[in-house]
Amino acid sequence: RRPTLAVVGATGAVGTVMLDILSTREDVWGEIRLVASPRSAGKRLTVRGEEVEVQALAPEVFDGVDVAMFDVPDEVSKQWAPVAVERGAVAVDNSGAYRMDPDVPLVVPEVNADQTRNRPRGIISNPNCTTLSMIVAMGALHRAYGLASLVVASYQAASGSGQEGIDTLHDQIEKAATDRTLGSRAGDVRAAVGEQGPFPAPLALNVVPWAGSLKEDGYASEELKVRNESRKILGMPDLPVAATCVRVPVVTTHSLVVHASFETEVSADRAREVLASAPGVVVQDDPARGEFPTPADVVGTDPTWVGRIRRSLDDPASLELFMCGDNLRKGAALNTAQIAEVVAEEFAGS
Ligand code: 11C
Repeated sequence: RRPTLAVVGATGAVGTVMLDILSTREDVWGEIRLVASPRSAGKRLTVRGEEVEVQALAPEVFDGVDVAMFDVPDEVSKQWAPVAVERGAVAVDNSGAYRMDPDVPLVVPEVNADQTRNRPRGIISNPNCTTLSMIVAMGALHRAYGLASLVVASYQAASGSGQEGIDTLHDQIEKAATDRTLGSRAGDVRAAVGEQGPFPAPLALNVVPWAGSLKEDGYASEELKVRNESRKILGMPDLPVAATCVRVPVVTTHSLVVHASFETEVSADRAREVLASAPGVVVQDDPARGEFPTPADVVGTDPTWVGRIRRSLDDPASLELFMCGDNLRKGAALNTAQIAEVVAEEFAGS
């Protein structure tokens, strides 16, 4: 039978992309129930070409639901994913609430789909969008060469901070647009753009070396997520990972610079072949023709795009790479949908 799906957080930035994804991927679902906060209840949204009324989050909305996706803040998932499980659903959670719980698998179908059934709490976690923007490519290279360590710098888009992040960036760009002297004196951009929204410094005409909240030893939560989640997904609890996360004035699509070291010598040509044949990865790497991925060209697409592939000049067992992934699609909604589809297969023939 076709399983029933609930989309919790259907009206948010990720939820909106989720409805588009559910409307365009092969349809494996029976009923699709849309759920959001009581504030959004009663709204009508289109999914699979049909209008569906949004229901307020309450225990009863999970009755008869087989798979419940959560695209909501950590505290909402923490409270409501167990309620969905109690009512009989498998919860696929896109928040950070359960990712590091040893009884909750953290799944990227191209890398560790086999973990999906290993879910003693009935919950499966979806990784953070920055981890997701590189891990499919890194998983493919790990299978080829054996990963030894990662050094990562992110260039993260405003939409990682949700609709508020997108609105803040557009407002700031508008305010900065008319003064062509801006950016020539310390503090002039800060004075011109006004509200900083969710960011700790102006984002228009700037880069901001911060994402998330302050953790021990000066690390940002996002940097620890990249480290801990990469280790868990790859099944390498001791993998050395150094991450620095930076926000850039891009609306959607995270980019990463990766220095990856391996157990064996590498070649840039073979790495290109490995990546080009990996599901979910596209190689765009011809700098002589100006060809490499950029967020402006990648946004709205599903794969991880990789370019600037070079063997390290000082280490024949290391690669330098640049990659981009749409943080709302593969970085959030798409990966959640892919996990849910793997679970949906369990209902085939039932
Ligand atoms: C950002 N990656 O770009 C974050 C947003 O752990 O799911 C997603 C936070 C998370 O700000």
